Amino acid sequence: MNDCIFCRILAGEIPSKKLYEDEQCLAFYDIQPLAPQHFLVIPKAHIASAAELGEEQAALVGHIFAVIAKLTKELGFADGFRVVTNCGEDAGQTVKHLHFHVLGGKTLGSFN
Ligand code: DGP
Repeated sequence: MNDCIFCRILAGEIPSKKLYEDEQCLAFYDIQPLAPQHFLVIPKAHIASAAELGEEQAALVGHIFAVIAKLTKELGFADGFRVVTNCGEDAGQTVKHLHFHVLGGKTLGSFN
């Protein structure tokens, strides 16, 4: 998986501004922020997208959302944030390693 940018971040081959790491996931700031607060949370396991998820990843996804709740509280924007995962090229997914965008720090407009 060394052609996967996020696997290379996990391996320490590409630098990132890390927020949190444990045995299951890594959180780091997005290189192209779309909001005053914009970080990504990725599983350490290479999963291409949300379309690959099954019941066997239920605990992992729950854990990632618990990490998101913890980090938004610590960073002071738990009162308003958005979690987005783009799945597939039609949805604008550019990195084929499951990732959850966490956006906040401003009033977020509606989207479609
Ligand atoms: P998506 O379009 O949903 O696949 O979003 C991929 C995001 O990943 C995009 O917002 C930019 C971010 N990104 C891509 N390469 C890097 C990188 O090398 N470092 C960091 N921190 N973020 C990256």
